[in-house]
Amino acid sequence: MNGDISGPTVLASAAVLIADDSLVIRAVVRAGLEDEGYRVTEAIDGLAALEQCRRDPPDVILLDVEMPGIDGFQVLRALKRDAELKDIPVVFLTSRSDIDDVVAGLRGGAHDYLKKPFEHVELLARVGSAVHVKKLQDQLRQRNVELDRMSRTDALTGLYNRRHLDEELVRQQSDANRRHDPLCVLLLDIDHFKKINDTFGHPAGDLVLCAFADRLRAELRSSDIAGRWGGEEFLVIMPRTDLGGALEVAERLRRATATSPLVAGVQNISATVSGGCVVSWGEEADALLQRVDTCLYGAKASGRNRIVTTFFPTTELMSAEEWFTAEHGRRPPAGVDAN
Ligand code: GH3
Ligand code: MG
Ligand code: MG
Ligand code: MG
Repeated sequence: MNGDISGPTVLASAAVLIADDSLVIRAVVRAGLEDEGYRVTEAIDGLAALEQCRRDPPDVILLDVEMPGIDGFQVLRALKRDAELKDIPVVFLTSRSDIDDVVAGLRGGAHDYLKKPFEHVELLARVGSAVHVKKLQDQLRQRNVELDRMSRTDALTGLYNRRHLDEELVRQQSDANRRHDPLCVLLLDIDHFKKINDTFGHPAGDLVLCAFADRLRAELRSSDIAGRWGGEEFLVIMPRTDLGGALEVAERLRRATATSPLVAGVQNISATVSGGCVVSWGEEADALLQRVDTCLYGAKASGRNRIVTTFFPTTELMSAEEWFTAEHGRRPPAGVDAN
C-alpha cells in the first residue's frame, strides 16, 4: 500500500463540509479550499450538517458553534453517537467569546478549532492536518478489514478456513435454533488423497484441492458457507436447508467428482469423495461436528465414494441412497439446480 497520504492528489480528493449559518463565512472558506483542490459542500445549520454527513460523509467537517436550531456541540455529540460518522474529524469554527466552550468541545472529541476571524494559511493548515488524520484512520481500518479477511481465509484454496467455520457454525446454529429453521452440515473428504500426492506429486495435489474448492464454489448456493476444514477435508454449512435438500447437494457433488476429473494444471486427475451429511438436532456445535464426523468415518468404512447420514432419532448410519429410499421411496434427483 502506498504510504504517502499527504500528496496533492490525496488532499485534492478530500471532501470538506462547511457548516455555518453565515453565508459570508461559507463563501470565503469554500473559495479558499476549492483553490487548493478540496471538494467542498455546505450546510446552513446543524440539522442540515447531520443530514449531509449521513447522505455523503465528508473527510472533515468545519463546524460553526453558534447556529440556529441545534448548535455545533450538539452536532458533535450526534456525530460521536453514530458509528458510521464518529471518526470524521471535526474542526470547530469559533468566535473568541466561546473559546472556553470549544476547549470543552475538544474533550468531547473535536479534532481542532479555528478562531474567527481566521487567517487563510491557518485554515489550510488545520484542514490539512485533519485530512491527514482521517486518511490515516481510513487506511488503518482498511488494513484491519483485510487482516480480518486473511485470518478467515484458507491461503491455498481461498475458501474460508477452520477458524471462520468454527465461529460461523456456532452463529448459524443459534440462528437456526431461534428461528426453528433446519440447518445442515456436510463434511467431505477426498478419497485416497495420499495416493494422489504420491502419484502426481504434492504440487499437483495442491491443484486438485484448488479444483475441488472451485467445484464447491460452483455447485453451492450463495447462502451456503464452504471452507477447508483441514488437509483434504471440506466443511459446508447449509442454513435453512433440510436434510433432503442437503443430501441432494452432497450427492450432486459426489457424483460430479466421481464422473468428471479435477483439472490440476495440465493434468486431469480422477478422484472420488466421501462425506457425512447431517441436519442439526439443536445440539451444541461440537456434538453436531462429532456426528457428521462419525458419518464421514462410516462412508470411508463402507467403501468410500458415498455420502452417509443419520436417521433421527437414532444415530444409526445410512447412505444417502438408503435415506432417499426410506424417506421418499425414490433415488436422489439426477440434476438439481441449487442456485
Ligand atoms: P482416505 O480415503 O481414508 O481419506 O485416505 P487419504 O489418503 O485421503 O487420507 P489420509 O489422511 O491418509 O491422507 C491425507 C493426505 O492429505 C496426507 C497429506 O499429506 C495430504 N495433505 C494434507 N494437506 C495437504 C495439502 O495442503 N496439499 C497436499 N498436496 N496434500 C495435503
Ligand atoms: Mg454562526
Ligand atoms: Mg482426511
Ligand atoms: Mg482423504
